[in-house]
Amino acid sequence: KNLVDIILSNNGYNVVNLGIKQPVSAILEAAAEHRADVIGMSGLLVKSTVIMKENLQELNTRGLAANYPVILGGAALTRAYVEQDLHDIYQGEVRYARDAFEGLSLMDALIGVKRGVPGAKLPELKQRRVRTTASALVTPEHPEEAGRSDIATDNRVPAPPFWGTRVVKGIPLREYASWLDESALFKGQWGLKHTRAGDGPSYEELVETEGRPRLRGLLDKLQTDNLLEAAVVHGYFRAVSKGDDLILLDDNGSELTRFTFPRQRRGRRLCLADFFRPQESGESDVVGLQVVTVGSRIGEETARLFESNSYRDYLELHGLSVQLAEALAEYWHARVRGELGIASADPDSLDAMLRTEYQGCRYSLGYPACPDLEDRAKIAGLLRPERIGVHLSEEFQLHPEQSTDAIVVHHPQASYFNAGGRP
Ligand code: B12
Repeated sequence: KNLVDIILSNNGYNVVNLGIKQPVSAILEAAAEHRADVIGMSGLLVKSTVIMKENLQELNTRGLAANYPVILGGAALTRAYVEQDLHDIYQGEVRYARDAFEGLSLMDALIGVKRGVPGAKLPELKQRRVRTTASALVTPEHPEEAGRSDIATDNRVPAPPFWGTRVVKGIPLREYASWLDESALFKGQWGLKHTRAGDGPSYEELVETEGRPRLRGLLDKLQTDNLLEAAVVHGYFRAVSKGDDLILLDDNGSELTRFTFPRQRRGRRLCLADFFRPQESGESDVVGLQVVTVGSRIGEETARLFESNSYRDYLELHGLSVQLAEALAEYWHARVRGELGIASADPDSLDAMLRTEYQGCRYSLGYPACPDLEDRAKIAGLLRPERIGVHLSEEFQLHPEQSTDAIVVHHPQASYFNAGGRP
């Protein structure tokens, strides 16, 4: 969202950036006060898609839809959701922006139309491809086939080095910086890309001339200015599965907490619970939980850069900070594999590591195998991440932002999958 602010402001628009978690009344007050031409909203988490819908309905109710065209963006949205589902509901214009640049061209079109510029018009709405009736997520045709997946239940259960939780603070940058996903940083965050065929430097050249030198400079700055406070809280818990549930147990076998995961309704019928010994086997399994953070100082520094209009520095540092949080999580997962004695299957190259070609899998809540963000409260309840300065908000977001949690699974067949449930 800050990037959208930067791009629009640099192109002559006056952006009133209200920040996060604004109720619709505050958005509408600001829109009236500043006589806004357009309202934009951004949603990173799936929950915000519901709020956006309610906000649009509120604009309808207040009779304001004709006054305010709306542009929506963010990772949680899809073009079809905005341009069909929300468009059907909203009595004004609503469009999806994949990135800040599409946001800019939409602004130009909306303002052109408003001012009656000859030839100005909004882009056509994107039509959703017609779905075949046999979607991967519909109820099984033969309910009698319903049941567990074919995931093995006779795999070896490793012994953890301890039971319960541990806190590790002050992890040096050099330990996890090597786990940085450069491609996610350069392409996803910094937007390095080859301009056009045969014109300008290639992506690889840009990485050599711009990406890596700037990365090295920033990593040095992070060290010198002492901006990182990498910390982890992790734990090993006894666990069993029962149907779609993963049950965590204390030393006496009493239930500590229980996760209920979605199961694929067709095909392999995978469910995260299947990677753990079933309760009826009489055996118990082990599950890892972790919360990692690179701390709050870096967020203070990026906020300072944004406030002082140092946009390029802001974008680069913010992008690097979020990828470092991801690198720390990946590094810690590797440590856990080592502690469980299953690291011998680890591949040699970082690329293969990032393709998760190792034994086991790190599932972050909110991702398709375990989409329920409310389950984050169960992890926080057991790990108590306040001990490393991390707090879970009412929206089930960890603060500081550069933090991530995970359920760590050791099963050799564990990998990412989509359990459906979402459009
Ligand atoms: C990097 C990343 C992280 C980083 C940083 C997150 C951050 N705050 O930026 C880290 C590792 C910290 C992280 C953590 C988590 N993440 Co994450 N993450 C991503 C990832 C891979 C990229 C996001 C990103 O930085 N994109 C780059 C920026 C520049 O793009 P952007 O934010 O989308 O914004 C652009 C456009 O969308 C558009 N835009 C956005 N808004 C608007 C508004 C207007 C008006 C306009 C015009 C345009 C516009 O313009 C922007 C600039 O071009 C996405 C997946 C994806 N590919 O998007 C998942 C994703 C956002 N994460 C997800 C999840 C689940 C999480 C966690 C909850 C996981 C966990 N259990 O720990 C946590 C939550 C963090 C917390 N503090 O609690 C889910 C969210 C879905 C959901 N269930 O709600 C996603 C979508 C992955 C997925 N496919 O499921 N994550």
